[in-house]
Amino acid sequence: MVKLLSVGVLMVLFSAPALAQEYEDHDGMLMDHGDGHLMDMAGGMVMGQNADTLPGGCDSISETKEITVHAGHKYAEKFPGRMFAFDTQEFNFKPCTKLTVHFVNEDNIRHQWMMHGLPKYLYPKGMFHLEASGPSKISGTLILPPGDKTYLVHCDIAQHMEKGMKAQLKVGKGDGDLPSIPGVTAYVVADDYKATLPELAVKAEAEAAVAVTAAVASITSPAPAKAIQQQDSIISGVTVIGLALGLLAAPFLARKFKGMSLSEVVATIFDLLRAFIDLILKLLTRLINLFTANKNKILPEK
Ligand SMILES: [Cu+2]
Repeated sequence: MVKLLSVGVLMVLFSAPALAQEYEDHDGMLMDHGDGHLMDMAGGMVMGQNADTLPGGCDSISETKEITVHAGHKYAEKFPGRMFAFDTQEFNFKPCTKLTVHFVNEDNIRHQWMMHGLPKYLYPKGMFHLEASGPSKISGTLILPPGDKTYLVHCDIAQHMEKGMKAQLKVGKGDGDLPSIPGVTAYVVADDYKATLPELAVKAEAEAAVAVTAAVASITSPAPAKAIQQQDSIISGVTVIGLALGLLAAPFLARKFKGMSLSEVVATIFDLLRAFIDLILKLLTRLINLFTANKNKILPEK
């Protein structure tokens, strides 16, 4: 009997941690770093906390609202191809609402509820941001600005938004819909399961042709802001021209190389290449001089 009892006591003792609350509650552990920035040692963070300063254009707080948002892999299951999601994809509030968000992360990784586009004089970098590491809960409060506007809410951890953790918050009527909100708006980059491989190959070829045309066009484009891009384009343009010339010259070269030893052939090829590169460099220098000269003339003369 004593044995049975002690086994029972031991079982209760060992199972206690497992029965304990599954989610860590950060709200009681946060340290205020000032400027609406609160943090704790367990990976919980609030940025842009503002419970008492009215945004410009708000005469008073119109409503006080409280929401709980869950985040995790399991909320993405209903969205094919997505990995992470919030349990709510669209929020709507009256302008000047005082909003408290309780953010519950249900995954064993870090997630955020990050809102963008807020007035920067009130919210650092225009953001209100809740962050929770591992299964945990964190809460923060902000006062929404006046006016009809749609705000982006997402998780900023690399690839989490692209994989589905994206929502929109409309103040008033909002000002449109954001793309790629799971279940709300169409994906910007949608997978196409219909196309067959040959079709994709044709599509890729067409795209490559367009890219080459653009590259050639950018060689002659004098836009100075595109200087770096232009350099890349020149290289790819020259490569394409070189390949074309090489193909055209192949029969001629074959005749020229007849009866030569391998080393002679290699030496001749290098000679021809050097001459060709010299020519291209000279042309480029002339081209650049032409542009600089033109620009000097465009400048007002006094
Ligand atoms: Cu995330």
